[in-house]
Amino acid sequence: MDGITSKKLLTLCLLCQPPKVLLGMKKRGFGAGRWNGFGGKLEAGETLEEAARREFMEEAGVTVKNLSKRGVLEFFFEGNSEMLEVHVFKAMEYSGTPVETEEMKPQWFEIDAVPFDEMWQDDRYWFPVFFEDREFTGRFFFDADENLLSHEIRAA
Ligand code: 6OG
Repeated sequence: MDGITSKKLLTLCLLCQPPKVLLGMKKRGFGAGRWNGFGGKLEAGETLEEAARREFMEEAGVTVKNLSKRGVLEFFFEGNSEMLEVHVFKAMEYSGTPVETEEMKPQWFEIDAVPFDEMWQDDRYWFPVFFEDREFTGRFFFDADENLLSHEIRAA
């Protein structure tokens, strides 16, 4: 954590339709080649929830409603002075049909069969807490090659 000089605020939203959850294969940019929820950086003047809804529309063509805030994740990367603060939301209601965009290829997964081997390594630790509907905070430390070195999670 030494040497952190800036923080980037991001959103991440999981659309849940038990027994399924919608994930997207990230096609470009940070995290490309991994399944994840939908989200991204805050734009000027936006609330976290507004950003989460906008990103969901941009990345999957879907309007999500009644978001609930579930957790906050902090990510640190060795050799990088900027940390990421990711605000995690859950959506249960939506309108529209998920479509592939330039950024993401959406697909429904059984919650019991989420493909953790093709995801960020932190996900296997906090997804189970998320799906137990417990609120959480987590800190994850990665090396410069995006391998997880250590983590801590607190759940309500
Ligand atoms: P853009 O840079 O494309 O937004 N994100 C992460 N998600 C998980 N599950 N694990 C991580 O471990 C992550 N780091 C970032 C936040 C990036 C999107 O990826 C999420 C955003 O939803 C390091 O705008």
